[in-house]
Amino acid sequence: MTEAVEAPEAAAEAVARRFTELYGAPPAGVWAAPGRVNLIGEHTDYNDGFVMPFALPHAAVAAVSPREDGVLRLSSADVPGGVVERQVDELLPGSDKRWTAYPAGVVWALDDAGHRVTGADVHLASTVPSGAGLSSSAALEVVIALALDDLFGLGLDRALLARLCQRAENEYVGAPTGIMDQTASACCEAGHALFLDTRDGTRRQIPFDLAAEGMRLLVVDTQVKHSHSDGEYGKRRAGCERGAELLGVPALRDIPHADLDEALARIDDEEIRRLVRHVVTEDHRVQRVVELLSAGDTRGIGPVLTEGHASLRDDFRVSAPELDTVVDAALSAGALGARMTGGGFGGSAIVLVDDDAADAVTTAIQTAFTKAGHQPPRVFPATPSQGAHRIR
Ligand code: GAF
Repeated sequence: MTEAVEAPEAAAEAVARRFTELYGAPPAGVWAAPGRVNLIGEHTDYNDGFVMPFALPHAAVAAVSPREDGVLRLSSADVPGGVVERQVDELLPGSDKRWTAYPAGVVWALDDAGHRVTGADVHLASTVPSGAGLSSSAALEVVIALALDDLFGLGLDRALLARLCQRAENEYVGAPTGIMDQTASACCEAGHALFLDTRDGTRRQIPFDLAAEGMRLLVVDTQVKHSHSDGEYGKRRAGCERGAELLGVPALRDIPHADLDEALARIDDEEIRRLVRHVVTEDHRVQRVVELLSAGDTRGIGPVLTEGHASLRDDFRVSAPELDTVVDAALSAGALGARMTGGGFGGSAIVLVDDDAADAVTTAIQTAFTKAGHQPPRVFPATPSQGAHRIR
């Protein structure tokens, strides 16, 4: 009933073989960078707040060789159309609306920041479902950045590497996203969730081993595709910035949870008030989840996840009928907690379940989808996996 995914190490062989066919010589190396789910802390990263993602076993795998002639050649096993060729010194933000914008954007961001990349041959394959809210784009960006960092000896630390990938996404691709996804892909560790303070970049690895406690986290990909360059994400972001401005703080992170009511009373605009309430309560929920996990109360996080969903649905208004169906059906069938994950407007939800309830909860979700006339979702377990790394 749930799907398994091929490990990046197993995919590496085929990716390297295809690289050799396409470019006539074996690659200098093969790298992997994962997608992520976010356990809690949604739409907080561009408000200088807290997030808590973990890496999925699903990953982008890239075979790469350096070049010295200023040519960038890109191909993907997931996209028809063969090899796409670009000149490194002609890369232009906003000029590319295809998948190639992600890897090319990274080369542009590196070059723009003074990190010299003189060209590369790249072949990619990814098991991260695209448009599913699981950071397929960040995985593509991070795997290229890591490969180029290694091949050109750029000496980037993981936080800087993530920031350059975010720049590629913000400026080259044109999606005004925060720093969570790239940091998750670059910095997560197996068996852990990553507690990240997006203001100062402080990271803490929090042990998160559900299997040892007889639980699991299901990812339910609703297959409703979303995109962050389409305006709704940007509108929420602008609304949050307006909220901070009205309250006279640098970012909504600066409103303490205890002062929320007083802050809300100072805002006339109902829409801005809702955005502010979501962000301030969501930051608080991340801190509660960290406390619960640190105290060994993993089951206790369930209701906090569910509260987070209600806030995203009712206050931030980024849920979708399919995501609400997952959450309602899962909870009715005995899940410990459930919420949408990622930016929303489609994409995926996560469901925390006891092992012995997993099948019944999965069936309940599938039945609810059929009844509501939604297309069938994909369901798979999420195990906290290794962040970006070189395979060979
Ligand atoms: C998307 C963005 F890319 C992240 O930066 C984050 O804002 C998330 O939506 C919402 O939490 O994944």
